[in-house]
Amino acid sequence: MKARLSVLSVLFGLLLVSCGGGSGPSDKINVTMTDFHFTPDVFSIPAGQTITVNARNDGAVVHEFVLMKSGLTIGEAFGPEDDENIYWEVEVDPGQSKTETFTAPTEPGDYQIVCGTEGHFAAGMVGSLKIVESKK
Ligand SMILES: [Cu+2]
Repeated sequence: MKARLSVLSVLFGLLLVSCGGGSGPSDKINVTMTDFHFTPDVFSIPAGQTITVNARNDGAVVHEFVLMKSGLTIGEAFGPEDDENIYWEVEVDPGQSKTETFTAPTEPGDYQIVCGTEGHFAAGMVGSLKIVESKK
């Protein structure tokens, strides 16, 4: 009985770890970019708040964390025609990290995250960001 209890508590602990940061909205985004993924690739932030983004590039090429405007998504590829639909972006060189801030959109909903480096969106470098109504 005691053994079973500790197995359960380990499982519960793992559950907490795996959900940590990914559950409720956070005013921080910690993202690692590789060739060609965002880790994690799902984010949740409060509307209208100042968000601190810590972006690390563990890949071999330049990556960008691009947040699209509300309701706007990329077609088959990311191109110059998408520039005007960008809400915010940060570009990180390979092996580098950057910490920057931006003000979250005020409109709740699901927003698209893409990498703007040529060919990366098509390679599957995409994520999603949920804007959650701020309770403050
Ligand atoms: Cu990329």
